[in-house]
Formats: sequence, C-alpha cells, structure tokens
Amino acid sequence: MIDLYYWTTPNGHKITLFLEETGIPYSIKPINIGKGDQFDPAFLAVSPNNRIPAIVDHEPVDGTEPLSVFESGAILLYLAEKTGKFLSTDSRVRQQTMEWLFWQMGGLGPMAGQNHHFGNFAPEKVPYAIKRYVDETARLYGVLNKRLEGRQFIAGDYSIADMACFPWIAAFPRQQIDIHEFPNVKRWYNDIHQRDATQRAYRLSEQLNPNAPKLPPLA
Ligand SMILES: N[C@@H](CCC(=O)N[C@@H](CS)C(=O)NCC(=O)O)C(=O)O
Repeated sequence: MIDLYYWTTPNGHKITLFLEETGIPYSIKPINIGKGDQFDPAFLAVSPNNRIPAIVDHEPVDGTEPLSVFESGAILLYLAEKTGKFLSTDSRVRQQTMEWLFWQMGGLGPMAGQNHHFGNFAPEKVPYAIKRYVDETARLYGVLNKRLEGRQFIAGDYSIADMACFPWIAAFPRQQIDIHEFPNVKRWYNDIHQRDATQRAYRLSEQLNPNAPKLPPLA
C-alpha cells in the first residue's frame, strides 16, 4: 500500500519506526544517497528536495490517484492522521506533540546533522563549526532532558514526536555527546530501544546497508 523511499539514516528511520509499529504493509524503495540515487528524476518527482524519506500512498483516503509526501515530519503527520495512531485526539496533547515534532524538524535534526557533518565527514577540521554544533546539540539534549522529567514520553503516550527524535538521539556516539549526562533522555532512549518495532526497524536498516551505523546498545 505504501512505497517508502528510504535510506539507512536518522530521517529514514523515523518512518520505518512508524510503519513497523502500525504494521501497515509497505515496500522499501532504496535510495542510496551515497551513490546519488536522490538525484534520479523518478525520485525527484516524489521528493523535489532530493532527500529521503518520501512515501507514495497507493490507497489515499480520498480514494483517487496515488499520493506522494516528502519531508519526514509531514510523512509522520500524514500517516498518523490516516491511521489514527500515535497522535492524540486530546487537543492539548496533540498540540504538544506538534510542538515537539516541529522542534525536532527545525532544531534537533538540523543541528545534530551539522554536528555529524563537521565532526565526522567534513574534508577539513573546522574547530569553530565543530564546537558550535556540539554545543548546540548538547543544549538541545538539555531541553529534551527537561521535557522528559516526570514523563515517559515527550507528549502523552508514545507518539510521532518520539519517533521523530529517537533516531537523532540514537546517533549520540557520533555527536560527542555523553548520554549519561542526560538521565531522562537516557531512560527514554532505553525504553524506545526495547520496543519490538524499534528493533525491527534497525534490523531492516542493517540488512539493506551493512555499513549503516548500528543502533547503539542500551545506554
Ligand atoms: N528535512 C528533511 C531532511 C531530509 C534529509 O536531510 N535527508 C538526508 C538523509 S538523513 C538526505 O536525503 N540527504 C541526501 C543529500 O544530502 O543529498 C526531512 O526531515 O525529511
């Protein structure tokens, strides 16, 4: 029913986490971003920003032609609304879920992404950039740690806000972050880590790309 244009990266994992939780039938269309598949015109037709993830829903709710969605936050929201899962119907919890989903999209994801880039991939070492993004990543971990004080999940029950954040936190070994300094984040990470759907999502990633970073062990 759903085609998932995917590669084995944090933004890709967000969507496999959702799909594995719900059991919706889906088929993976691998887009190897290391080889440049993201610039293939057929992929650009569904994802004009040449980035994974994207989906095509062959059974959209309006019952008409297949519908494509790009941007991981928009995909999570689309799937949550379609299935009625992982997004509360309580208006306040729903609002909070949206806040933290957008916080991930505008903050944690991009900043941790720059952290990965300057810390692991940049052809030259730029100490200013490394420090800027490591510090900002640490600040964001602090914000999340505070949010998780006295809460099991980010907003109400396990939701699309948690699914958006988890893969970026699960990359902590590549971010010069000591997760033990953020005890609520660590507890939350361990809880989500142990879900069967999480294990399935990361297993799938390893099968598709043996070079993909593995899900770190329980912290
Ligand atoms: N805001 C986008 C970001 C997507 C994104 O950056 N995807 C990366 C992989 S994690 C990608 O496709 N990179 C390909 C490239 O940089 O050419 C989303 O959340 O979907």
